[in-house]
Amino acid sequence: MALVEVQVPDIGDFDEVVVIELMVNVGDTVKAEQSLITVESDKASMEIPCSTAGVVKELRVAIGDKVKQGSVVLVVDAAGDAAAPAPVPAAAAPAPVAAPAAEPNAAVAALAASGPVQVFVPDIGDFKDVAVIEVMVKPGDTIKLEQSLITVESDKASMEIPSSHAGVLKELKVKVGDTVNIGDLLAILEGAAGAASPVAAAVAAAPAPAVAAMAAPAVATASAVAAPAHNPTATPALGLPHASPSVRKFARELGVPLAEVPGKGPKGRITLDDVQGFTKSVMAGAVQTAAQKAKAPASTGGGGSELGLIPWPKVDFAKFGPIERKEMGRIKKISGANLLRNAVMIPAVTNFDDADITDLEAFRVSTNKENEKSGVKVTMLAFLIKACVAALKKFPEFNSSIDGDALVYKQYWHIGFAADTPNGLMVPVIKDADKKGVLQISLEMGELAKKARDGKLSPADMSGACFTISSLGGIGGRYFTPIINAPEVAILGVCKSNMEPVWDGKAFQPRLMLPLSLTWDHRVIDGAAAARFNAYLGQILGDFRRVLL
Ligand code: CAO
Repeated sequence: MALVEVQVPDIGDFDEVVVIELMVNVGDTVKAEQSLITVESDKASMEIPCSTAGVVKELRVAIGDKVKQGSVVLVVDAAGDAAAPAPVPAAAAPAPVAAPAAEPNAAVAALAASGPVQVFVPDIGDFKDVAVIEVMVKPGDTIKLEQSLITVESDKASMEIPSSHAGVLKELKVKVGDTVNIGDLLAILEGAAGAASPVAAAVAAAPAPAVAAMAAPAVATASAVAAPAHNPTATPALGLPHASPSVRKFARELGVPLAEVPGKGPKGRITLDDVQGFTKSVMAGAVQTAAQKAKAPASTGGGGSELGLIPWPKVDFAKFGPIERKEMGRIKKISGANLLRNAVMIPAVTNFDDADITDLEAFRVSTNKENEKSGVKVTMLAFLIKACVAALKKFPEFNSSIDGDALVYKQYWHIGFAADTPNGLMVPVIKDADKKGVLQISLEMGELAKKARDGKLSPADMSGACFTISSLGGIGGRYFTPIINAPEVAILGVCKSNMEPVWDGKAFQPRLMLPLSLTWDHRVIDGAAAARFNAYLGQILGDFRRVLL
């Protein structure tokens, strides 16, 4: 056993930096050069790599600690050959993503009219063939001295390459996806100041230490990239979201627009968990990316210009009386956008009908009396779920979804039910309702409704539904026109049952009638099928033995 203390290497001009992320745990096996922690100053963030391969025995730093060159990060049990520490590795070049806006460099004012000037990639230390991941300027832009032109990235660091000259950008020689190396021509400026940036000069006079093994930049190259402390003009507005290079790489691999990911780390930093959480929310349909929103119709209260509608009325309500303005909650906003899309995009029709549930309600009440001690209350909604499964099996187009020019017929029967919660409408899903009994469904519904009210539903609890039931039975009303929950093709609305006089051919009989409102997508279902579906549902609810037929 050879215990090796891994220290913070030379990190350039930074006296003290704060630990903002721990990337390994005690017991982890680490490779040489593997990133261990991320540190951050007010101007940059960087990952600190491991000097020795082995197993982490002890972590000597915690999030929030301040460290500097020589601080012990952790203790590694270096096995075998790895016992001899590798040469102090180059710390990842600091990513100048967090650089605050600073006073514009005075040299910018010294814009001298002159001929075209070529801007080259400076010495970027040990990095070869780094990828251009962002181009921050376009031809015609007036470029300030040291203004960041592009961002390049290796697997350990991302860095902005600032301009060595001020001037008007005539031509950009690189694009996103290109790889660049020292000396590559980056841009041609016109009317550029003749002298190289004072920043470059400063770096030339004091080359950066071991951090990035940087050599003095050549005159008329872009100023040094691996020393963002020397980059007083880096502008956050032009910069990247606040995240470490590895998180950036991860997001790029998934195609996640990092700028849209809410950062929950210190100072709003985007962590790996944030990217994963955002991805899950998008997949669950809870969040839309800007690109998705651009393709979708306008959300509630939006412009509606995509539909050629007149703008939403803007009224100064305070003119007419006292008001209180409250922002809509997240769930209301998300469900609002979905409801609007579904209302606008689906040619929906609603059929109304009544089901005689006199006997079923009597059975439900007696079952609950018998089961009083079990604690499970059988609900009408649970019977409705079973009845709908039977109707979906008989009319499979109700259990389909449109996919381009095809219909996807599902061979499973997952039923969603609308639940009213303090935060808004949620639709948890009873999975495989065809395989479950009414008691089991009642039990699961109770649990899911509680989770919904407590705001604890997971995306999995709300996904996969084939058909939805929206029951207002416990509240009241007669009929309503529920909105289909796309990509489903139908939804059943249920209202409060009423004792009504029903003619049996000889006399009026008091029967408990349940009002049904079935909304269906006319692209998939026609009116006759919808009427049959409702009639069949009515027959089953009237005599549940029919489910067995
Ligand atoms: N007719 C008459 N009474 C009914 C009924 C019906 N169709 N359905 C339920 N009830 C009665 C029940 O008998 C029960 O009465 P008791 O308390 O006296 O026993 C009461 O209403 C509550 O019913 P329940 O416990 O069975 O609950 P539920 O299954 O009706 O509802 C849930 C559960 C989660 C669906 C409900 O709480 C809810 O959120 N409903 C609102 C859904 C909604 O908002 N839909 C609209 C979506 S579109 O905006």
